[in-house]
Formats: sequence, C-alpha cells, structure tokens
Amino acid sequence: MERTLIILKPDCVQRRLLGRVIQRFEDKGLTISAMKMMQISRKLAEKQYALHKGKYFYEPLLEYITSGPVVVMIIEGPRAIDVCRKLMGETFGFAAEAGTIRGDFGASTRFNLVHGSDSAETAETEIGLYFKPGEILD
Ligand code: IDP
Ligand code: MG
Repeated sequence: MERTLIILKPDCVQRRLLGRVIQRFEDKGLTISAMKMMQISRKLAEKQYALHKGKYFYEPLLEYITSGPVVVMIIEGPRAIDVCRKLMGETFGFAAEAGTIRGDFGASTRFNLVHGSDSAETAETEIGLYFKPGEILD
C-alpha cells in the first residue's frame, strides 16, 4: 500500500468540480485517509514548490495556488502515487489525454486543477506539510 498527497487546486474549487474529481479517485478504488479544505499560505506554497524556485512560472504558480481555497487529501492504494498521476494526466491540460482529469476539464498550463506527489519521498514530505499524524485515519 502506498500513499500520496493530492491537492484539488483553487480552479477546481472555483469551478465547482470537487465532486466530479474526487469521484474519479473513488471510482478507481483508492482510499481517502485524510481530507481538509484550507487556503495555502505563501510560506507553505514556497515549501510545496521549493523545487521550482527560480523558474519562470514559479511566481505565478505561487499566486495561483494561494489564490483561494483548496482541498487537500491523502489518498492510499496499491501504487497510489503512479495511479493518481495517471488519473490526473500530463501537466498541461492541452497535452493531457482525454479520460484524465486534466485532459477532460481544462486546456491550460498553470490552471490544471490538481496536484499529486511525484515520488514516495515527495509524498511523505508533502503529507508532513499538510497533515499532523492525528488528522490521518486508518
Ligand atoms: P506537475 O503538477 O504535473 O507535477 P510540475 O512540473 O511539478 O507539474 O509543475 C508544478 C505546477 O506548476 C504545475 O502543475 C502547473 O500548475 C505549473 N506549471 C508547470 N509548468 C508550467 C509552465 O510552463 N507554465 C505555467 N505553469 C506551469
Ligand atoms: Mg510536480
């Protein structure tokens, strides 16, 4: 069993797509073991996206991710990191395959609805940024 951190980004909330996007993770048979709605602070966003510091899209990315409420979840299942990223599709909506979340609900580069951890190490770091042990259910 593996776990990953998923963020339903501000555009997902604003466009009222939460239910339909969460449905896809549930339909796949994955388990939600923690979930909350919050607004990401600048400081937290800097930690989340430290890897991208200095890139041309870094500042607009921080502005976007802090622009409104998000829903943060821990999702568990066999190979959950990979499975979730497959369900999400490629980073840019215009490149993401039909049938994926990003492929079906957008065509943007930045406004791509959802974040998912990209490795086991990143997943554990990201889970630690958003959840205290007591908030995670088994
Ligand atoms: P990922 O979310 O698929 O892992 P990353 O390369 O880690 O993609 O980029 C983090 C986020 O930064 C993306 O989800 C997207 O919102 C934004 N982003 C990445 N590359 C670009 C770009 O070239 N232009 C605008 N936004 C970008
Ligand atoms: Mg990434």
